[in-house]
Amino acid sequence: MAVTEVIEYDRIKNVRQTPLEELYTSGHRTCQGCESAFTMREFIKAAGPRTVVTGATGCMYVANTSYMTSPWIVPWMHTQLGAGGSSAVGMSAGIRALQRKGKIKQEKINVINFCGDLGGGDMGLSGISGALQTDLDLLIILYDNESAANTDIQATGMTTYGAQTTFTPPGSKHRIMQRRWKKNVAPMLAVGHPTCKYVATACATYPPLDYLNKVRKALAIGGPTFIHTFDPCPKGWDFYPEYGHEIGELGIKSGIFPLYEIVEGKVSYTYDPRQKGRIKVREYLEKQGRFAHLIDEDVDHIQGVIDEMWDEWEVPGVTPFKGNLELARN
Ligand SMILES: Cc1ncc(C[n+]2csc(CCOP(=O)(O)OP(=O)(O)O)c2C)c(N)n1
Ligand code: SF4
Ligand SMILES: [Mg+2]
Repeated sequence: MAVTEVIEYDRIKNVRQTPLEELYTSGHRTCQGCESAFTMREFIKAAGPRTVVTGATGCMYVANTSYMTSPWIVPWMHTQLGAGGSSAVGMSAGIRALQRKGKIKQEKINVINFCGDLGGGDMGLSGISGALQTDLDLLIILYDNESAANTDIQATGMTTYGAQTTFTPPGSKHRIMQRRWKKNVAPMLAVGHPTCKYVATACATYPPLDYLNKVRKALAIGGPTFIHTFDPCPKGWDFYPEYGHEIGELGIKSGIFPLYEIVEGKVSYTYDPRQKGRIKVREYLEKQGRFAHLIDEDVDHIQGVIDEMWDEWEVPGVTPFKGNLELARN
């Protein structure tokens, strides 16, 4: 459906061009140094006031709306843990219907859903898949703090291999209880959903402005779009709150969380650690208490998997297949 007014988003070229207006303000109850709260603050800064937000259950719902308060200045709705995608579909379709009937002005209204790694990457994956198969204008932001943080740090499908969580405590019998490698959600959604116009991964703080501009790009492209963010969590990852930005930066520089955009089947790296010099993952792991039980052999294993991803995958971070697939001969 044609919209009469389209918001033109300018690329933010330097920090001085960052909008000063705060649409996610003080008054929330997230932990000190919570990077997911920063992810919220930044996406709404980039999107601006003509935006409605839906948020699935998780820290970013519970800690943001305790005791009938809210830091959101824009209209905001809570939805069930696995319903991020479907809530965005309902909201976007509703706005479209109201505009078609002339009940509200025809203008670009951003619909943004945020959901956590458990809510979006595990429980709500089917709803997101459905949302990405529509022609609706919506953006889904999966904020990934690598645990079910709100219910006291349980492992999810997106928790890093080896991490201690309340579901995966290291013990004398098994040092490593979290033996799954992180589920690679963004490429799965990009490859399987040709209707999805834009897929990106991001870290709210590193490289500076990268995330703000990815949000703007997704909203400008319109249609169903998806961004997966990397959010250090002081409580769950066990580090002092002041180190959140640094840990995010080390994660990106070590290549454990690749940063890229996928538009019309083309992958572009927005931070390529191969060109900039990939640091050892040990520098990232050793700053977090959740990896304190790892021994050298474990760190070497994690390093080996990351090396393979960057050196041997067909498209590093996206497709692990080497060369063309061949039919298996039975
Ligand atoms: C259907 C359902 N099952 C379980 C819960 C309990 N619950 C609330 S928040 C949460 C964790 C969500 O984890 P994630 O999506 O990663 O968000 P985070 O808390 O880490 O921000 C759980 C299990 C729930 N609200 N609904
Ligand atoms: S537990 Fe982690 S994600 Fe949740 S509010 Fe605290 S720092 Fe943020
Ligand atoms: Mg989580």
